[in-house]
Amino acid sequence: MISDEALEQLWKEHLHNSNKEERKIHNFMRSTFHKLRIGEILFKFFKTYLKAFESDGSQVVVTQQLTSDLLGQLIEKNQISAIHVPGFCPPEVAESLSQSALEEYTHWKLGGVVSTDMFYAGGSVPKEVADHSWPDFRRYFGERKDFVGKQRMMSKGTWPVDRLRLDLDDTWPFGACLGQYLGEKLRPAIMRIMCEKNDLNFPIPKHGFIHTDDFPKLKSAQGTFSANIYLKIPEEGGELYIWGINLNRLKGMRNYLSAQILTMIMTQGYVFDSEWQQEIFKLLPAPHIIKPKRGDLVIFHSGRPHSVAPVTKGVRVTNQLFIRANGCAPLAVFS
Ligand SMILES: O=C(O)CCC(=O)C(=O)O
Ligand SMILES: [Fe+2]
Repeated sequence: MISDEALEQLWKEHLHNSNKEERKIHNFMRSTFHKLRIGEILFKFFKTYLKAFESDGSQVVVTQQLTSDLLGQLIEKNQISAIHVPGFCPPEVAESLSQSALEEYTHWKLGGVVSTDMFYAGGSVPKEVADHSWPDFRRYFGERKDFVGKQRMMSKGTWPVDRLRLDLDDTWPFGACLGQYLGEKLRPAIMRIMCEKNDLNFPIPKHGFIHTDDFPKLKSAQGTFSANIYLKIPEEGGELYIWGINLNRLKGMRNYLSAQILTMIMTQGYVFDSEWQQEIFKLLPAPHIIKPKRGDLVIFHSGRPHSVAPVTKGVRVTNQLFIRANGCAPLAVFS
């Protein structure tokens, strides 16, 4: 258990770290671009010139187990859109974990402010939320161990997140480990819930909110991948959409400009806006639509545009984790 003094010290280091000069400049540029609506103005100005993206031909591969070859195609070569492993988690474990998720859950606001259609359960505060407020930061590091302990207990020692971490360690040439921040271990996964109710006061597009969690220009063995283990499947909705595009492979001025503007729109507050979602949708090729079953695992590059269709009946529960790839370093797992 981390002491209160150690937690306060960590928060001070975090504030110091976030205030470093290069980060300040980056944040200042981002917020100024957003305030002046630069992305929106460029988008409208170049609207007729923008070019819809073609698929890069990458497919969703369904497999019984993770292999070095498949991870190489996903992480190193960016040749596949997603790896889908059916039945990764036994049904009784999925059932027990999803029951525990429904005991307590909190509305997820991006950075603590922007409403989303998701909830996080059992006190598994997302790192990006924790980064913005002391109470959430304290909860993240203060409750990390208890959360993991409870997840393992509910899984009777076979938490699918642990199995995934071991499989990645066994199959990726440079291994896998738990991510760290300022010398402190991070939490390996979050528990997420989507249901019919949410705090949004506008309709959600039928494909959900298209977004990226990483820069959409994919590089070799670099970037943040997202892994989801599906613990409870809703009766209606909740399909995962992934667009097989790689903005790094495009050639020519028109493509370049379209890629820059799409990136700007997808990474600045336009994601939770129905009208912008239609504009983004029009620029993308046909998506892969994955309808996961209970216990399935799906891993994809979070820089590829993706979305989750709104849940219109029932509840959807997942264990979600990010996997950071950085060349020859071990994969780092965190949430
Ligand atoms: O819940 C899912 O299927 C994917 C959600 C998502 O946006 C992500 O994992 O990055
Ligand atoms: Fe995402």
